[in-house]
Amino acid sequence: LGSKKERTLALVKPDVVTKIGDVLELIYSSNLIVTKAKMTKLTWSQAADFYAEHQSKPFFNNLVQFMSSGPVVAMELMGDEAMSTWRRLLGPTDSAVAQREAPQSARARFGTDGVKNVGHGSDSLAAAARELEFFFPSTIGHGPLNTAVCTDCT
Ligand code: DGI
Repeated sequence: LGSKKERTLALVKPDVVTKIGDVLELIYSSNLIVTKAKMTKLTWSQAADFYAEHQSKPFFNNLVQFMSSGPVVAMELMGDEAMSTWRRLLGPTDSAVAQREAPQSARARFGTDGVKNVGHGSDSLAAAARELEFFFPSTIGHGPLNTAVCTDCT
């Protein structure tokens, strides 16, 4: 029981921070719970660090510029298969594709294009641990690092 429980990082991007309630309703309609949340504004270099894996991509500058253009809301979500559940709620990366293929998804309903696309979700256990640490750092020198596999989730 509970062996598939995970934590994941859900990031609500600047395009829909004013519609945070709609995103929360989607989360409430799933089996996930919000266990941490904060609103923050990333600097250009923080956004570049967060998306470092994409630094060689043609869309990197646009992505970082957008992600540092206004506040974001970072949440830790917890539940069975939290990572894939949240990514399914978001839908395909490109909002236009989402409208065709997953019309109920957040990106279909609230997204604009392939960059202004509502949210981010960790795509692996390692990414979830790293990204949770990015927004919700563990106390330095004490306590465990953030982990995505729940051994202690209740
Ligand atoms: O995990 P996702 O956000 O669905 O997608 P990802 O991790 O592959 O890409 C991260 C972000 O980078 C994505 O939310 C928007 C941007 N991006 C990814 N692929 C493209 C893109 N932006 C543009 N313009 N074109 C792309 O092909």
